[in-house]
Amino acid sequence: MDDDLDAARVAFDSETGVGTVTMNRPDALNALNDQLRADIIAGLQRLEAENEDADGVALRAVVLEGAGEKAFCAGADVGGFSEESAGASSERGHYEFIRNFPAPVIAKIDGYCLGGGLETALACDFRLASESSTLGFPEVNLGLLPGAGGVQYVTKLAGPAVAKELAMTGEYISAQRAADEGIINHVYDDDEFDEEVDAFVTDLAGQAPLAVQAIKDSAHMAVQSGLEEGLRYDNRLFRELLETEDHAEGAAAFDEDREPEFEGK
Ligand code: CO8
Repeated sequence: MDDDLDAARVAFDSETGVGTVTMNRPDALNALNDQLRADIIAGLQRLEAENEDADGVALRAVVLEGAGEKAFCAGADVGGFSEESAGASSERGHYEFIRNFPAPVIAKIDGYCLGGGLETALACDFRLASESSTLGFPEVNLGLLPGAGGVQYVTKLAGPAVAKELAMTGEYISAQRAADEGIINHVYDDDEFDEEVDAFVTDLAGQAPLAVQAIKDSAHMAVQSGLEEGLRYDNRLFRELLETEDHAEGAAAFDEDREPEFEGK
């Protein structure tokens, strides 16, 4: 499946189970306008539809990337600045959709990742960046704070000092500094970036999909709940996974000293 939406492209590789949503406004450094926000959701919905006729789980992982050479996403579209669009850009919309999406979503960051673009990446399960990428929260320069939870989420990942430094100074940091602070998962050399991301994503897509989904749910719960509630939740998920064919397949593959073939059942 290869689809063009107005402001995004969608592709699905049925061999690997990997979907790709490409934010496609390169002339505006993939800045988030209403259309792009809607198309990120529409693209993910199209990919999720791949599961409908599948025997098991067809969609195993999604890469979210930016078109063009320069940016993952340069934040909210400041060209269309209005109180209304500023409000809409901070609404939960595509951010929560990504957070609640059943398959893991990987932000492939190659270039600028700013403001609402960084918040979009923070909504993803993984952030992989090329070495020359640049991250930051320029909102303070507009007299604003990151409106979609940027300070909250960076505080959880890197602590309040780093979150305040980024959001109060508006200064941009390198991908390496962001990785050192725990904001992104991995930094790769620019000329090996595509191959490294492919390897990471293909590996992830080969894992037991129901377990991966449950782990995403569990991590989401850990951010929002107390430990007792989180432990009870994990225990329920664990018992459910014990009943899956994937668990039986994983155990059989271990016994037989072979690679498991998970189907998401
Ligand atoms: N919105 C709209 N267009 C943009 C944006 C943006 N956020 N960023 C870049 N562009 C456009 C430029 O206007 C330019 O267009 P054109 O070629 O027609 O002049 C094109 O993309 C290329 O950009 P530059 O020529 O500026 O490229 P440079 O390499 O010189 O600079 C930068 C790259 C440093 C990333 C620079 O473009 C920049 O500073 N961009 C703005 C970053 C920014 O402030 N983003 C907003 C963050 S705030 C946020 O996300 C949430 C706030 C919500 C309130 C905003 C209201 C909607």
